[in-house]
Amino acid sequence: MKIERIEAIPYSIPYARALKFASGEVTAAEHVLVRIHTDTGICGVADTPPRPYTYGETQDSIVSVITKVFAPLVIGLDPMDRSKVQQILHRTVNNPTAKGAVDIALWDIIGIAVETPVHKLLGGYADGMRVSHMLGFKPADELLDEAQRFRENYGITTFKLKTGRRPLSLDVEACRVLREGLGEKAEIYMDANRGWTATEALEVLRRTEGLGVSMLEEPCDAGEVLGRRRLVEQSNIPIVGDESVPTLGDVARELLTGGSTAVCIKTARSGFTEAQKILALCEGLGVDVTMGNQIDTQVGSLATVTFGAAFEASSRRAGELSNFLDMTDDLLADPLEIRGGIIRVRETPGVGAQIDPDKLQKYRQD
Ligand code: MUC
Ligand code: MG
Repeated sequence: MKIERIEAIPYSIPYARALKFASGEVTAAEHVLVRIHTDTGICGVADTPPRPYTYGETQDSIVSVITKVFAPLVIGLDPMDRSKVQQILHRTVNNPTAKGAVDIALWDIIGIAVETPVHKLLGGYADGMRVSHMLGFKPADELLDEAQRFRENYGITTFKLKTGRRPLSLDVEACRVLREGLGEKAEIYMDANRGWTATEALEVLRRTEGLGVSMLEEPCDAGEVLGRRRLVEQSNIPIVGDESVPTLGDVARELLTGGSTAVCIKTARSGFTEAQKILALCEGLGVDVTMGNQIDTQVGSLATVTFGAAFEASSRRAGELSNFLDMTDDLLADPLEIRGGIIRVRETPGVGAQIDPDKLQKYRQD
C-alpha cells in the first residue's frame, strides 16, 4: 500500500457560544480536515485545530505545510511505516497539529486496512472514557448553571474551570460557587493557560484551599523557570503541563527540571505515535496524565477517546471530550454521544470518523 495523495481542507463551523480562556477565544471551529488517500482506495481522516496563541499555527499555515512540505516527502511511502513518516515530519520544526493529523490519518488507514478498530491496535484497554467538561470564562452563576446542565443532560461530574483572570478573586469565587453548587462528589480542576505569574498562582492556591481543587494546569509561563519551580514545590496538588509540553522532549525537560508534576496529552498535537511515547514516559516515572482538549470537533474528540481508552494510564482520569457540544454542527456523519458521563470508542475498522460529504461541502472554504 502507498500514500497517493493528501488533502488539507480548511473549513469553518460556528460555535453556538464562544469559549473564552486566558490565552484566547474561539467563536468558530476554523479547522483543517486532513485526508490521506492510498493506492488501495483506503482513505484516512483526521482533524487539525489551528491555535496561533499556543503553537503559532494558523489555518493557512497548516494547509500550506501539509500540502507543500509534508505531502511531497511522504507520497509514495507505505502508511504502515509510521516511524519512517515520523522521522521525515520531524525534520520540520514546530507545526505540531499538522504533524499530529498526518499521524492519526495514517493510523486510521492502518486500522481500515487490517479491519480492526484503532483503539484495539493501540491497546484495547477500555471501550470508552469518562468525560470532563471544560468551562470557559463566565460569571460564577452562569458557570454553575452550565455545569449543572451538563451533569443533568450528560451525566458529567468532572469539570475543568478556565482561570487565569485578573482580578484573581473572579476565579477564586468561581471555584467556591462551583464547589458549593455541585457538592463534594464533583471533580473540579483549573487551567490558567499561563494567565498568572507564579506568585499569583500561589495566591490562588492559598485562597482555594479547602475547595477540593484536584489539579492546576499551566498556571504561569513555564519559561519563567525559577518562579514555576517554586510554585511546583509549594503546591499540594499536581501542576499539569499543557502548552509547555507539546513534545516528548518537552515532557522530559519539564518533569526533570521541576516545571510540572503531571502532563496533559493532546492527540491533536501529538498524534497517536508520539502520544504513546509521552504516555509511556509518564507511566514509567509515576506521573499522572490527563487527556486534554484542543477545543476539538467530534472528529478530534473521537481521536482523543480512541487513544485515551486504549491504555489504563490514560483512562484513569476523565478526558476532556465535550466541547463539541457547543458547536452548531460537525462533519461527523454519525454523531458522538455522551451517555452517563461516558463516550464510547467506535468498533468499526480505523478510528471510525466517517465524514458527511454534504456537511463538508457546506462548510469547506477552499
Ligand atoms: C486547554 O487545555 O488549554 C484552550 C485552547 C486550546 O486550543 O485548548 C485549550 C484547552
Ligand atoms: Mg490547558
